[in-house]
Amino acid sequence: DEQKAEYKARIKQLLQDNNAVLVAHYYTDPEIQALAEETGGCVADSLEMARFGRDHDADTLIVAGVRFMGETAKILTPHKTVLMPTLKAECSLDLGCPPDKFAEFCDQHPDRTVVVYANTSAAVKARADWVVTSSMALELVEHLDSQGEKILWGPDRHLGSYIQKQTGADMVMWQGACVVHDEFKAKALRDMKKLHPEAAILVHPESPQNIVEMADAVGSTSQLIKASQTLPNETFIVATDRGIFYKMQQLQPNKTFLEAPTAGNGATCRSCAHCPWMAMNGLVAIAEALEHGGEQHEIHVDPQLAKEAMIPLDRMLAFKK
Ligand code: CIZ
Ligand code: SF4
Repeated sequence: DEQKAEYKARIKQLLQDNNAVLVAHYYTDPEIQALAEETGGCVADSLEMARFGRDHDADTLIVAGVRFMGETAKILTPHKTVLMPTLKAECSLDLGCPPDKFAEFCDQHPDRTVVVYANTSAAVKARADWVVTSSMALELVEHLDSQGEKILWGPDRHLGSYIQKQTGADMVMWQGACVVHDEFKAKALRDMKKLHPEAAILVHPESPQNIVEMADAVGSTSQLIKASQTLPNETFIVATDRGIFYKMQQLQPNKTFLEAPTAGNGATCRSCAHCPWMAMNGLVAIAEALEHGGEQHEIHVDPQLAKEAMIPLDRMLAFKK
């Protein structure tokens, strides 16, 4: 703990010296989220992280999250230095959607509007007409559908089917999944609900359909946090990364938050309600990034790709004020 306090003090000093600000995702470890709050940075979902990074006047952004979040920050503010605790923090949705294969899929459907989730590489975004996050995907698809547009959606198939069901839009889908949300298990959730009949179930739509169907509220991280404040229940069963409990508990200290069950044994569960890549964002790595920068930590995006990817990203930020 003494060592942790030392690292925190060092990070605070480095943030000041470099005119840098720490931007953290809700899925990072609680101490990272607390540090971002203490130092005037932000804790948010990917949409708000992007907006905060773009609007902040710091010279350097240090992004605690996964790679696409750092890339998005760089694309939106090419003149800023964007650092990450580790460039090895990937995302299974991004990894499962290689740009060349995705471009082929798009070429097979030239009549469709391409809508991609923010959890993708710069190259996939560059191929898209729209980028969305889970907090505005539903509204955007409703809008496009009302204009009579047919949609090509990628890469999360669960989020895609959820939106398709809600809107009735004509969608073809890339078949990606999140390793964390894909592990939630419906039978175990039913058993858990029997033990806590008074609990409300909160579900992120990257989860499988049979989990979404049991939800009292479905939504993005920020929407689930809101639901945990507005629903009258005292107990919540939460099907998303457990990192989110930090903010939920902070806002509602007297309520009880329980993790929804995953497969729950090491053999089948690779992640168990905590993203292994989000977990790479530790204090030591943050201090190192701020101290040394360099190729281990600094985000670079090919300028041509960045220019192309900026178009659908700007559209996203303008759609959802
Ligand atoms: O699962 C993720 O990576 C999420 C929910 C990102 C986001 O939109 O904040
Ligand atoms: Fe990607 Fe899932 Fe991790 Fe989010 S929680 S970064 S979607 S692997």
